[in-house]
Amino acid sequence: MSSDLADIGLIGLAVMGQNLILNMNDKGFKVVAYNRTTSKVDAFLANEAKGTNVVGAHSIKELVSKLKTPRKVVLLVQAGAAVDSFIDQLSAVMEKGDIIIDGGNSHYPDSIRRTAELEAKGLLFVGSGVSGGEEGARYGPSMMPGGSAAAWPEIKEIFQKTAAQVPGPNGDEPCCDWVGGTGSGHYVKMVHNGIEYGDMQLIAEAYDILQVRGLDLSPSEIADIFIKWNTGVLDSFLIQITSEILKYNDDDGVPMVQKILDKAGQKGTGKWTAINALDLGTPVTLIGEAVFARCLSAIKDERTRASKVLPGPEKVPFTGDKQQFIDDLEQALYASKIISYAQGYMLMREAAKEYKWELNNAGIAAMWRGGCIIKSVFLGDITKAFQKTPDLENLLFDDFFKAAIAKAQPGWRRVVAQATISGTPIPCTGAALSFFDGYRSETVPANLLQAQRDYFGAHTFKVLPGKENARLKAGEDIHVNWTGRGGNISASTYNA
Ligand code: NBP
Repeated sequence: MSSDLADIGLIGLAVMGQNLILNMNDKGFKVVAYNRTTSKVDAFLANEAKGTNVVGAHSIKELVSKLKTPRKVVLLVQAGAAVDSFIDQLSAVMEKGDIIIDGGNSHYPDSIRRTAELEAKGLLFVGSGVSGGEEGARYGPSMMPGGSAAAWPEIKEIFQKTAAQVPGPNGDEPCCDWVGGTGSGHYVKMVHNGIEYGDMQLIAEAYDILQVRGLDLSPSEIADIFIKWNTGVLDSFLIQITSEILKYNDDDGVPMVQKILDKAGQKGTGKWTAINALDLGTPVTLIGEAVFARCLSAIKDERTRASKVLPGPEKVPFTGDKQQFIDDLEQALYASKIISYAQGYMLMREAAKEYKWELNNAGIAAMWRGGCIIKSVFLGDITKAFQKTPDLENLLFDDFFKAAIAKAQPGWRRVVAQATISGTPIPCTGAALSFFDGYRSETVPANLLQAQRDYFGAHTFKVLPGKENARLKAGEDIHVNWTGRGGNISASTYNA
């Protein structure tokens, strides 16, 4: 009987899948659960899902037979071969108009390929970033679906009810909306993860400036500063958990953070973002620096040897106004964060051109307001900026952010100067300020770079408007025989 059929199926009964099923069940949807190792289906039904409306399946055929049409199946399995294997099995038994949704951490080129392959068979495919880990999956994640547009009306209600909710002007708003075309859901999730790397590194730099090398504060004192910051412009999940981490002591009363080896791991999504930024020629410097900061942290043995032979500045106790400096640091962190998100949006803008997506810019920030690691009050301001001006060229052109950066600038510069003098590395805070200074410069020294390129490689240059003459003609690729020894043949122009 059709009334017994389920609303959605889910494959993958590990931590994410089980929790998302229970979440969907709580929201009133009937879910069919399936897993490659089918004993996990029985164990799930007998334990975590006991007493719920969740039903199980022991084969793909059984799973599909238990679903309302158009059938919707979410995959929450390890990214890569497992996703392709289930897509093959599902597409063999699904019918035209049925929908496969990949909720794992797939790389977006795979989602672009999968959408094309499935649409060719008359099926619909959605690649949806799901963020928030176990807790998010259970009680409301941030979900970023993109792909076959015809799938969205069919899955919208389930996705938006299952997602995290944040208060909006007209009641609760879901942290889930349609991102855009094929591959864009996983692309936006990738940029989210890159931004997460940046946010984390910026916080780590602020912590470093406040500890031994800077103000010499204890983890508990630094935690108190973060608790205060969490009531202002920096109000966010990452600032909140950082204060909790800094207050946490081991059994002997020593702060746990001081016992943790200073080598950071990474799973690759920050690296993917940085690689894509290089591919698209977009200056996403802050995320790049955040990835490299983890790489530098990983060479602990080499750093230890270097620390013995490479001197830095003598430690000089901070003698200035401590509270003023802490306020400056809050502004430096805020301004750097604005730059990071501005760069992230620049990257998404270029990707949208490259992949022909119409990205939902306001919706993307809105989706990140809750349920995920980068959730923050600040994202509400980004949402407003794009709601006001949907084709905003750069976040830094929005009046709110223009004013915020202007206010933050003096303190930001003092912090970068102080950290540089004291020898405290600030790869992201410093890169953010350098980007800002470059971005707001009509003139940068690339004229000299072009001259160098032309000198050694005859790579040519264009004349600066207003400086044309008989030798330097507007619009032409000009080569100068700088030494009198070279010829007049220029190299072909290309942009790598
Ligand atoms: P895992 O990433 O640990 O994957 C476990 C699932 O993949 C199990 O259902 C397992 O089946 C299945 N699987 C594997 Br492994 N290899 C398979 C294969 N060759 N064929 C078929 N099935 C296979 O689970 P997770 O941590 O719940 O994450 C699920 C997805 O969500 C991943 O893409 C992950 O990157 C993403 N994600 C995770 C988090 C998080 O916090 N964990 C957060 C956000 C996104 P089996 O039981 O038969 O071995």
